[in-house]
Amino acid sequence: MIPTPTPADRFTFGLWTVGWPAADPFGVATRETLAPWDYVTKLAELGAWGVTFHDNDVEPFGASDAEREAIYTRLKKTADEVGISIPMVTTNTFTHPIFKDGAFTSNDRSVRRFALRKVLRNVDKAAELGAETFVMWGGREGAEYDSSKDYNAALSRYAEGLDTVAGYIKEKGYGLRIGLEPKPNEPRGDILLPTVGHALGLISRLEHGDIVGLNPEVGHEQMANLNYTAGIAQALWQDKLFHIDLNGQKGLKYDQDLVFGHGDLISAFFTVDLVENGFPSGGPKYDGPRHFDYKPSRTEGLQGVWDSAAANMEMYLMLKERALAFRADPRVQEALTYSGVYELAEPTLGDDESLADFMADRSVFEDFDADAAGERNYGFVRLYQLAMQHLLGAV
Ligand SMILES: [Mn+2]
Repeated sequence: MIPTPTPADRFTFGLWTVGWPAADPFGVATRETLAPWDYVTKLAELGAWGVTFHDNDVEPFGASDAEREAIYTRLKKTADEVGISIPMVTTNTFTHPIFKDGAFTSNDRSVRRFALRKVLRNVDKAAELGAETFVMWGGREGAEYDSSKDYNAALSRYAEGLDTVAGYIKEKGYGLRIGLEPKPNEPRGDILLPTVGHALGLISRLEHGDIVGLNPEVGHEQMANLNYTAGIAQALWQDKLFHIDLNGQKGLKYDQDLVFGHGDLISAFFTVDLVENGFPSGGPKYDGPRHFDYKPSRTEGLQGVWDSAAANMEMYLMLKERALAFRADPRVQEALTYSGVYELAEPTLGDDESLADFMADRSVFEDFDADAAGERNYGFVRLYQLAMQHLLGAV
């Protein structure tokens, strides 16, 4: 049985995903674009729960206040009519030539000031539309040439910009949290905050870092040869996983934005396992939307756009079924115990054990049989093979 999505699954799509007309650096657009509200209607028909967008996916760059109001009123009306939520909004600070050296970190101060106003204007709109997450992907915050950027100053300006936006959100009393989206490169040669770890490091230095977290994207972490599941796991551990971008990527290439699971399927399985089942011994769990940030391939016409959108949700639900069955399998529970996975949740020192007690305990060190401990069979391969049996539907 192939599962079908419902709004209860909380699947969301960026308007820029299904709305991508497929122009790339080597070729012109291969598809027409529809109006934003037409995508909203179609996504609802396919079983999605919500839509997300950059300001300029909806309003033209430079739109007047009156133009904006007319467009957003129509979008919200359609969304309400078809039962589609708007849980996340983001700002385009990368398309217009003004942002060619970045927005918050452009060498040109007037560009930085313009960017900040553009973002704050969009924060007001995000709050008005009822969004909970305000994603910030600093796609142009970077450089091609180390000689062109004072990285110390750039990071200070990045932090200044983020704190200004976060402070504004607090001052206005908006129920928004900022989700930074790391990416190592493309469109810039190198992008600031290239990975989840870099972003967590910067957040720790912010004045208003309590409402700044992460929106990690599968392909972006994999472009840096990193493990996406491990990355979102650390963001969860630090209570910073505010949003996720799901898609597919086949190794160290350009940003492919394939359908979720159409890249590294095994990694996608363990991502869904973590999101749906949580950590084996409990702990923080992701409860936000299951958001897809992919691109329908350039070969696809409009039917292919809808087929690929549906494929993202179908892939997720098939992986969810298998991940739930994996954890529920008594053989897996036994293997997890055998492998010591649950044992890792036990603190290394005892509850009432003082450091002096620990140092005096000869069984820990002096009388410990290190050779015997070194002979332990952890059984990690068998445990992984059980996951493969479930992933491939063999059990
Ligand atoms: Mn993304």
